[in-house]
Amino acid sequence: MRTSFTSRFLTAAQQRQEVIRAPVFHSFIGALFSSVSLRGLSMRAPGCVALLVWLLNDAAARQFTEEEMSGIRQRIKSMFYHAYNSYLDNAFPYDELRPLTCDGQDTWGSFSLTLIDALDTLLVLGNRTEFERVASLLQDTVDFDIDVNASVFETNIRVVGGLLSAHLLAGRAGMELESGWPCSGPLLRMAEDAARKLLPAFQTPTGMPYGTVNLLHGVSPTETPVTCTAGVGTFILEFATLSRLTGDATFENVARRALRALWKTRSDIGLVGNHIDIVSKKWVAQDAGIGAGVDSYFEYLVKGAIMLQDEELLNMFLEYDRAIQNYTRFDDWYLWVHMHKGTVSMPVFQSLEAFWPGLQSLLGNLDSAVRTFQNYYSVWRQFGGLPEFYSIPQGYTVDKREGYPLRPELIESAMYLFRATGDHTYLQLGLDALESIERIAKTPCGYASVKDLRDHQLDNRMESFFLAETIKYLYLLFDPTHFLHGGGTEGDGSWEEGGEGGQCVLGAGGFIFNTEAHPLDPAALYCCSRHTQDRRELRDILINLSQHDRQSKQPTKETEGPAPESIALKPGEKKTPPLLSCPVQPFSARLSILGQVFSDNT
Ligand code: DMJ
Repeated sequence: MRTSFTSRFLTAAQQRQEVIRAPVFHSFIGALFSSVSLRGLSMRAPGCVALLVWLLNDAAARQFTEEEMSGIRQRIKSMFYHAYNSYLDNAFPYDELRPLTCDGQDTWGSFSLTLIDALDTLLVLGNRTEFERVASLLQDTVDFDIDVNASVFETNIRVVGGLLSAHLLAGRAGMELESGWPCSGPLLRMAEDAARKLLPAFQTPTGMPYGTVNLLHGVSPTETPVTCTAGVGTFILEFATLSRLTGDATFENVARRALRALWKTRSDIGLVGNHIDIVSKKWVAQDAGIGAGVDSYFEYLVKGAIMLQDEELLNMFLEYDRAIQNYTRFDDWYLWVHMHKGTVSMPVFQSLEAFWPGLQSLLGNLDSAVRTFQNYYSVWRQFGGLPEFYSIPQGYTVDKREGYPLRPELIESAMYLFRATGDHTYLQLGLDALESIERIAKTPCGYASVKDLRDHQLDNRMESFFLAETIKYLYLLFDPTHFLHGGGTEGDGSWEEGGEGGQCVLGAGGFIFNTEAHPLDPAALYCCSRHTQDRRELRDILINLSQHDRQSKQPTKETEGPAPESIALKPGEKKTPPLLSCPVQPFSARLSILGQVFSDNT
């Protein structure tokens, strides 16, 4: 049975005795929330919601000219270089810059994390020479054979993801490429190296990974089996990319096994909680929502479905989405509910949830995405940033969660929604974000996380996602013809040739951003797995031919043993289509593969 959260919420609010300083419309909504149930509100308040949406749209009606957008792009570049140069001057080779003390610290490992995370942003901003310099610097300096306990999740999304996208963009950067690229290359080998260090975490009875692994010694015997949902379900993009580029299926297999195991743990009403014991499969934190601890799990089901054209992943997401819409969504906000009962446990919006409108726009749910974005944008306008937690009924920040560590999510959604609608409201959010960050967070050597959006106190930290994501999405928002927006028909250089014999047409199917904004190219995955498959088929054809040749010279074939496994078809088994039946590659490309392989093998 659905229940109102009002009475529970009021008790919590009374206990907290917070001073409410929300602007008028938030107080208005807060008053409504405190006197009616959310179910009631969703039926009774369309007028005020429409008024709010109208007010926000009206405020954002400004149109940006191309000249203004170009000027804003320059400002974003200056922001990037202020942060990036400060990191290089004061913090490299540490993981992160400390922008208040102008020095560095290791945080998620000890692998110059900010430089790895920022590498592809250099190319996004058009700086090929620095991209090339840093790509080779990282090859010379970064070593994953280190006695460090690292987060499996963070290492995957930032390090493996960052190296994979840099590898895939190396052609556009004009770097010298080895002949097998994009199916081989030094940055790909680094990514594979880092990912192999994570594999021991997946050796569990369920296939769901531990949260932390020692890069040298594997999982500690004392490691906790409790990890967050996103820590189990955020691997398929990077691991499938690795598998399909290198031909080693191990990575994709472990990521899929973890996803399938997690899927089986959903509650009877179709929701997952926040933290799970990966050995016993028991849910330790049973709050279901779309934010912290869960967010990128849903993101990877959708993006994995798109990148891999995978219906299993899409169906998983669609089933979750039905439960999410049914139990957690109220007036286009998303709350936290108990995963078994569906009752509201936390009526808060978390800044990490702001990726959701972008994800919805990828699925084509534009109306709902636009409305949710407007809700979140209203919070941004209230504070000049998104607080980590925002109490929806109170219309204000939540105690000890008032910070804004320069996260990207709302800007990310703005980028997708601008791409989908062309509405300049989203550019206005981008400009607001640029100006807020410049005004609140800039220090003489970088940009600092905002500790408290109420008084603009700062923290001595600049997370690597500021350069990897926040600035990248901001720039891409103001550069609608950038090649990363893909499509294959618009903009200059939206696709390129690559691979042995130039048979890969890259970038033509658009790019999929991993959860750290590292773009991955589905065309490269397709091309390299075709390449592996073609090689296998050709090997089989050659074996078959030579076998046939020998057989025809020796008529006593009854005396021979059975045909080798690779040639013999088992009962009911179908032979994969021969190489020359491939409908996708142009005929000339197919011939060039044949030529390549025959000459290699003779
Ligand atoms: C990033 O590391 C990723 O976007 C992750 O999915 C969530 N947290 C940060 C950015 O806020």
